Amino acid sequence: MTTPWPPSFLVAVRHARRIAVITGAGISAESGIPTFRDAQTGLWTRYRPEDLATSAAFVRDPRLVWDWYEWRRGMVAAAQPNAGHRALVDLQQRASACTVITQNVDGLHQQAGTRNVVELHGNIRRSKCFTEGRIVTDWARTDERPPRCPHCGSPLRPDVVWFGESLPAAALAAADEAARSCDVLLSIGTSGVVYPAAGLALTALAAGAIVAEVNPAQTPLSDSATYSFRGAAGELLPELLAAVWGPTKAQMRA
Ligand code: BJW
Repeated sequence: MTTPWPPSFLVAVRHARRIAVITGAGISAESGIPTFRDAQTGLWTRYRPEDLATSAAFVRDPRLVWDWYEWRRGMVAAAQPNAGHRALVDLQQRASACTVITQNVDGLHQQAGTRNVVELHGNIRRSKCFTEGRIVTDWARTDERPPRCPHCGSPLRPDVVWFGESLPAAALAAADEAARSCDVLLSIGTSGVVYPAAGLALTALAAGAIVAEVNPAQTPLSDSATYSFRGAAGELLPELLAAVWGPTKAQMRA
């Protein structure tokens, strides 16, 4: 069934000078990547973040943490972008300016073709030195887990942002600027409970932007958002684009 998009929203998207999009794990769910907090399937319903996603956990048991991220890297490597990711590529091509900010570490927006993605929580495909933070691509392929930094011998860790760690300053500044200056912000597939990322939609609202959420479930943003659309990103986003600009060539061929 086609969503009855409010005409005022379609006009706002069509005429927006700047659009900001903030995505979370929900947009990659249809690519087979588990979210964090969904009942039953969410990673944090099966694993404790305190054991796996903090620097203290890594110091305590680096092998456990490295192996867990290796398992997730395998899922990411096998995944393909879905219709939701592809719709945001279309959005970036059709809108006058569109910044895509993501909390996801899977790189699927880039794989789909989105340009200049602002990665707030890093990227699981990269590794960095635990001590010095430098990105490392060439390490000795031994059985040691985690592998060691070729420069200083410290253990390597995934280049992701764990709880209690600062977000990359340049990414956070770019995201903040996009939220402050946009006419429309789309919050897609995020539970909106992890800060500072969750504050971006509130920043945009305070600056006078129209904020629309796309999510099958209620979130803390739902009541303050200008619009809340209930459904899967892979279904709603292509419909939205078609409602604003008409069907894409791919939709006409289907
Ligand atoms: C669909 C769908 C479909 C399903 N279509 N939708 C202010 C207030 C309170 C706490 C804090 C605060 N400021 C800072 C904090 C502490 C903390 C925090 O926010 N804690 C809260 C959880 C309580 N924040 C931090 O620690 C951050 N750092 C920081 O603030 O540093 C400042 C500082 C540092 C040092 C000293 C002093 C200050 C860092 C946060 C890092 C988060 N890291 C993780 C792991 C990344 C690495 C990894 O992948 O392992 O990031 S946690 C996890 O949550 C991951 C995600 O990016 C993030 C957000 O999750 P997301 O994307 O929203 O996923 P879900 O699962 O929660 O939601 C999925 C949604 O999709 C659901 O709503 C579904 O309904 C929906 N969905 N299918 C569309 N098909």
